[in-house]
Amino acid sequence: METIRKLLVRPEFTMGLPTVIPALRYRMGLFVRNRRFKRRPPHGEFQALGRVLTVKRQPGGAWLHAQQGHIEIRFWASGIVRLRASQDGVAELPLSYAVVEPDETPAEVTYEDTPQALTIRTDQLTCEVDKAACTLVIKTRDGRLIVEDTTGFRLRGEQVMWSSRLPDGDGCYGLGERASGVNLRGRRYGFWNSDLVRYRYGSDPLYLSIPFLLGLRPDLAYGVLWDNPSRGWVDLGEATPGEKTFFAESGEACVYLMAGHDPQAVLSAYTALTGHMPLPPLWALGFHQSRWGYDEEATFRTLAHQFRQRRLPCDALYFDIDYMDGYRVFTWNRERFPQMPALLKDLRAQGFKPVAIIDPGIKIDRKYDVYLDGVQRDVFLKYPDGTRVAAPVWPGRCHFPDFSRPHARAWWAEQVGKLVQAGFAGLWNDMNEPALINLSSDKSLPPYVMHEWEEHPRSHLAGGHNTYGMLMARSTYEGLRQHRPDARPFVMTRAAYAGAQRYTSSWTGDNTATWEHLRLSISMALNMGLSGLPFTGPDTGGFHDEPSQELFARWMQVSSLLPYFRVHTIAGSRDQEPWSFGEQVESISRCALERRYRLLPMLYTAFAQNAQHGTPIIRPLFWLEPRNKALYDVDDAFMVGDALLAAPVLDEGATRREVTLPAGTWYAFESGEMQRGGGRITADAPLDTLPLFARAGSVIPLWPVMQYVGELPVEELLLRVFAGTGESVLYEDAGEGMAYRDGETRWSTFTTSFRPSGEFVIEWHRSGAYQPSYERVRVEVVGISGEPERVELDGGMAPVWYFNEGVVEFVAGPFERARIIGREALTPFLDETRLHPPH
Ligand code: MIG
Repeated sequence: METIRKLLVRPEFTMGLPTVIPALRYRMGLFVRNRRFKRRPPHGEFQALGRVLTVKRQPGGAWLHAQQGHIEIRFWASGIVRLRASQDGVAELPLSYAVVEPDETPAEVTYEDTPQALTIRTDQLTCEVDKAACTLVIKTRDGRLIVEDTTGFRLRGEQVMWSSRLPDGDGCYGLGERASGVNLRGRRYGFWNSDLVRYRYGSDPLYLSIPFLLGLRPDLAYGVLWDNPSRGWVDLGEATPGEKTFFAESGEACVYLMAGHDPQAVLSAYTALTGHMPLPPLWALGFHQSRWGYDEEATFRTLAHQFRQRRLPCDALYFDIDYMDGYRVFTWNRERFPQMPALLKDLRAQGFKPVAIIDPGIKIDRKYDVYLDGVQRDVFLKYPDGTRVAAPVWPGRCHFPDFSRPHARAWWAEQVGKLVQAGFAGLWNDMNEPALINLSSDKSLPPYVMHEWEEHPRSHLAGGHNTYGMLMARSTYEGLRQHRPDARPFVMTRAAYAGAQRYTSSWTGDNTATWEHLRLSISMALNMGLSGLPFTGPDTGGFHDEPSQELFARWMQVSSLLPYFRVHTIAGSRDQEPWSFGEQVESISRCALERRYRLLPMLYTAFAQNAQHGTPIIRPLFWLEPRNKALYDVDDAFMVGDALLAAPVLDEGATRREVTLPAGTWYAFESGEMQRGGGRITADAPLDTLPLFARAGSVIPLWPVMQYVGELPVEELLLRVFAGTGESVLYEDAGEGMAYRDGETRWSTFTTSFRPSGEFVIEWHRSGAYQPSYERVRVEVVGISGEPERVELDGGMAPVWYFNEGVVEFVAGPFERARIIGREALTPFLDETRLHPPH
């Protein structure tokens, strides 16, 4: 009887006929939606828009009615234009989870309308429509090409496609998480968040896609946000070299275009549209230790003890799914964690911030309060016939919250309170593509599942799927804000969509312990930064399989300079803590960890720059020289913030490597050895060495090594100054709490320059209310060729200074101007300044 009753409530027996068959096939694992993104939609069936019949001027643009469809052109701002194309006339702007800024005040435009063409101009851009074909050309005001339609927009039923030229040599970046080198040109990439088992180079799509493309050529950087969350793809010259095509299976085409002289201008525009990452708590920039399989209280106590005793800096410990009671989200196992709050309190007392995993699947279980409450409050996703979606994940059959309902987000945020009260500091959102454990081809929900989409229902295919991870992260973020209003939320997610930077960081999913994946860690993090979601990093050491000692050591070096630094691995693999690979690797790991913690003020400044301008935290080398095509494909080295260039070893057995240095003068960060840029050099890199360079003219702020953020108040700030002409910034605030939003911040600008009279001057300008804890500043000026005559501070003599092997060192209070005086000591620079006056 019970079995029959159960059978009867299964959705396939209660839903309407049209959905029964796919639902059954799906449950049996036969729902073969294996629509490989390789498959090309039949070209012939797509209809171009045809001749433009009427033009209606509108604020900021125009509305064009063509034979087969409609286009709306709207200058959202004078440097950003939005295009919308659809069959049945352009209705209300569809709700977008990506774009945060309303489009209420479009730019001032002028028109030129002839029978052949319509031209709309702002003071930055022009858009020209060829009326015979309804195709567009968009340029900067000075004539640099941003977009030139080939076939332009084409429609077929629910589907839309948009093709334009991809000029020879344009570099292509962004698109979220791609298992590829940094330059994405030449391939097709899917938009469908997917839990791929054992991805590798070329696997696509992965967990997190962002339909934002950054294009680069020497005279222009441009951005294309394809703001359509449905299943689709972008082809960057694979099908037709020289052409790029965006495709979506459903919904209207809605594209935002922006351009500028360099990638920074594009990222600024893109993050103005889609929002900025709020500052994370400073501890989140520290080291995180995780593994699947830390499954009882004693393990965490031992881990904590080991880190502190071995003096290996660490800020966060992770609780993977084993902490839960039978994989029930928002619970914990009372046998293995009899005193969870007490445990978490003890860990916190030792400086560890506990982070818990949460999954979206809520176990169907009549004894589970979260399930009962969710059913009662009606928060779960449904099939078109109104029955709740049920599908298998870790706990067995589950329901899934519909995070596109405000009501369900509030419910989730309320649940988050349980983990906050237990003492967790951050939340890790997994399986939110969403991923299932069944035999269906893409292990996700059926395309016809309905999402409420803030009262404008959309199917899973048309948007529910690709925004699911982002909205889960949003709900989690809101929960943390609500339950711990004085703390900055730390949220991590596996899946996301454009704009998710407003709520969350991410990681690159289940990678593998291979050298290939070590390399991918860099290109993937770079492209995430160019997609507006910069706070990311890999499972250091690899998730699948086990790294060799050498691979683990190299990976610690690489990750120590990536935005997010965590070790993680799969259940059942060998131990993967920094001490698990013998003494040598432990000391290499310590060195990487200590460098990370010393660099925190510099890294944090990069986060603050991102929070303000969308500047990525790590950047491809072309960031420095967007005109230098030789840098367009470089992804074995990267910039960290404005000043550091990391060139880690990525090959097994290698103890040296070639490094492409952008133009200018560089210094080896530790030894201070000077290097000419603008070409390749060979750097020595035995296993304990990570080649790291600093730009001449930069001031790098460093903290003393600490075992965790906040261990001790910082008593001394070290400024490592690399002789040369330049400007550097430093951002400081309390590193936690919300006071930074009310102006409790301090920005410092350091300007360094040579005076022909024979001095090197460091000027320090500070602004803002925040007062850091230190009163002492130690300055190391690297690259001084001989003993100076004297060192002056704010007009007086420096009390004490030393000169040793090319470094002038002195201790001071926060000063305004320091001068190193002595023609002899500065000869090489003075010559240089005369030859190449700084601009
Ligand atoms: O189906 O929670 O990517 O980091 O350790 C696997 C267990 C579920 C996938 C995540 C991984 C995590 C694992 N999870």
